[in-house]
Amino acid sequence: METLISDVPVSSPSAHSGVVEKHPKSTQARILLSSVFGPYAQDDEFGSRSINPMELYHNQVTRAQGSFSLRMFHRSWGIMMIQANISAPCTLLDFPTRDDFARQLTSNQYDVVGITGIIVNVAKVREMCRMTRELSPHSVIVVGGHVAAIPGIERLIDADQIVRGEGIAWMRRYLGEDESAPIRHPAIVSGMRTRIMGIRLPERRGATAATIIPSVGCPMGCNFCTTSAFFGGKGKFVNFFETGDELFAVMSRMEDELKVHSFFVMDENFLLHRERAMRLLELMKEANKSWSLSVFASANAIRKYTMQELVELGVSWLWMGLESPRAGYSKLQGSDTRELTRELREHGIRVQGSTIIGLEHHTPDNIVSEIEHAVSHDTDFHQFMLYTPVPGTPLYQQMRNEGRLLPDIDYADVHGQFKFNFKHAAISREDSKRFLDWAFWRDFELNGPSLYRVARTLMAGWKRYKDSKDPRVRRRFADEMGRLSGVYSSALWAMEKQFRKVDRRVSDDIRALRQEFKQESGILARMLPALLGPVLLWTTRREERRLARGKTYEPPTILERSNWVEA
Ligand code: B12
Ligand code: SF4
Repeated sequence: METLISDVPVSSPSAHSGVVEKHPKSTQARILLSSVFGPYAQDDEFGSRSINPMELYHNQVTRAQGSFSLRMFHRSWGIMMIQANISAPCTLLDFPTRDDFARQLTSNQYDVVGITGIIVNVAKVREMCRMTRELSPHSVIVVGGHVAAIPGIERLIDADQIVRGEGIAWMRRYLGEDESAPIRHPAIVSGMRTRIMGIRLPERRGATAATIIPSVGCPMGCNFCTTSAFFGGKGKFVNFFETGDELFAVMSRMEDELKVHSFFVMDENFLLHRERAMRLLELMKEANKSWSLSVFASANAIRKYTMQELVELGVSWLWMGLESPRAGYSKLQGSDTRELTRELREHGIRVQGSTIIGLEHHTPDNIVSEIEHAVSHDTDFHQFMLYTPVPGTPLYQQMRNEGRLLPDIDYADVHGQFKFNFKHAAISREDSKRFLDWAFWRDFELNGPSLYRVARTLMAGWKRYKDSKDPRVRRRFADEMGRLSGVYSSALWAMEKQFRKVDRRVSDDIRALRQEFKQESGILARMLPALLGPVLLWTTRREERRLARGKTYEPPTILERSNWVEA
C-alpha cells in the first residue's frame, strides 16, 4: 500500500491532539515502546527502500564508497530517553520484525503501545496501529516522533494520541508523573555492528562513544530543517541539560557506566551554547578529563571558538553544513568554510561536511561547479542531501502555497536520497538524482576513502599535539595513536592496493600517509601491516563481491525492559 501525499482516510479517526487526559492506571500502566519494523534495506509495500537503509553513513554519507563505506547502526534514542524517564513498567522494542511486534502484543497485556517513526515510515506506523487494534484491542495507541508532522496524520493512521514535539514531558504528564523532574539520561552506546572493509569490528566495552543528548531542536530555524521545526522552529529548542555542570555530571556517569572517554553529542548545534560548552571545559580541566567529543555545529558557531578552545574541549569530529555560500543561510554568513575545514583538520579535528543539492539557485549550468566547490573542501566525510520540502517546515508551507509540491509522491520516497518531491525552477526530478549520485561519486573519486581521510587528520593532529604542553590534549592524541596506528597502517596498506585501479594519484597519496604512520608508530604497530594488510585486502575484495551480489545489512532486534513485573 502506498502512502501518497494526496492520501485519504484509512479509518474513522480516533486520534485527538487537544487536552490529554491522564491514563487511568497512571504509573501502573504497562507500556510498550517500539520503533518501526524492518527489514529496512529493501523495497516493499510498507515503505522500506533499498536506497534508504537504517544506516547513517551508508545511507547518506559514504554510500558510494563500496567496501570502504562505514556501516553501522544507531538505536532509537527518542524512545530510549522516554523509557529512562518514566516509572511505569516498560518494554522497549527496537528494530523488530512484524512477527516480533505481533508476539509482543499477544504475549503481554500492554495498556499503552507507543510507536515512534519519521515521515518516511508512515506506512509502517499505519500497519503497526492496525496490528495493535487487531491483536491488543484494549491498548491505547500513542504515536510520536517526526511522523507526527504530516498534515492530517490523524486521518492516515488509527492512533489514539499523536504527539508532536518533545515526548518525555508528554509521557510523564500522561502517566501522572512530575513532568519537570530532572531528565535521567540512559546509557547509550552510540553505534553498533560497525563494519568496514568487509570486517565487523569487535564490540569491546568502552571502545565505542556514548551518545549524549543535551537538547532537541535548533534555534537557527533554517527553512528546510525538520529538526528545528518539530521542536518549535526559529528561536526555540528544548534543553534537557541547561548547564555545563549538568552536562559534566551526565558525562561522568556515562564514563563510569560504559567505561568510555568519547562522546557523540547529539545536539543539532552544540557549540552555539558557548557558556555551557566553556563551563564544561572548565570542569574537564579541573577533573583532568581527556575526553573526545563528536559534535554538530554551524560554521558561525565554530567561529566563536579559537582552535585551542576546540582542541582543549576535546572536539575531535565536527558535522558542519557547507551549503552553497550563495544560499544565504545565516549560520554560514561571513565564513569561508574551505579555510575553516582546512584549519580544523590541521588541528586533528575530523570534519563531516554536509551539502544540499538542488537549492533554489542551482541550475544544470552551475550545479557541477557548486558540487566541485563542495568536494574541494576535502572533508573527512561528506553528506549530500537533496533540497527537500518536508511536512512541518516553513519550506514545505512555502512550496505548498506556490503550488510546487509534486503530486502523488510516496512519503517513503521523501528522504533526500532519491529524487525531488517538488518542482524546481531549473532542474528536473530525474536530473536531481543524477546530480546527487554524481556528488557522492565525485567526492570519493577525488578525495579517496573516508577511512584514509580520517587517518590523515589523526596524523596531522598527532604531529601537532604529541608534545603539547597540555597533558590532557597530549594524552588524547597519544591514546588514539596508540590504539589505532597499527590498524590504520594496515588499512592504508590495503587501501593503497585496492584504490590503484580507481585512481592512481589517490593511491600514491595513501602510500605517502602510510610511510608517515610507519615513522610515527611504535615497533608493534609498524609490524602489523605485514600481517593484517593482506587480510584486509582479502576481506575488502570479498566484500566488493558480496555488495555486487546485492548484500545488505540490517540492525539486530533489541528488547529491553524497565520497572518490569510479569502480568
Ligand atoms: C539518529 C538519526 C537517524 C538514525 C536512525 C536510528 C533509528 N533507530 O531510527 C539513522 C542514521 C539510521 C537515520 C536515518 C534516517 N533519517 Co534520521 N535522524 C537521526 C537524528 C540525527 C537523531 C534522532 C534522535 O535520536 N534525536 C534525539 C531524540 C531524543 O529526539 P527524537 O527522536 O525526535 O525523539 C523525541 C520526540 O520526537 C518524541 N518522540 C519520538 N518518538 C516518540 C514516540 C512516542 C510514543 C512519543 C510519545 C514521543 C516520541 O520524544 C522524543 C524526546 O523528546 C535526527 C535528527 C535529530 N536531531 O533529531 C535525524 C532525523 C530524525 N532523520 C531524518 C531522516 C529524514 C532520516 C532518513 C530518511 C534520511 C536519510 N535519507 O538518511 C533516514 C531514514 C531511515 C529509515 N529507513 O527509517 C529526519 C526526519 C525528518 C522527518 N520529518 O521525518 C531527521 C529529523 C533529520 C533531519 N533534520 O532531516 N536517522
Ligand atoms: S543550523 Fe542545522 S540544525 Fe539548526 S536549523 Fe539550520 S539546518 Fe537545522
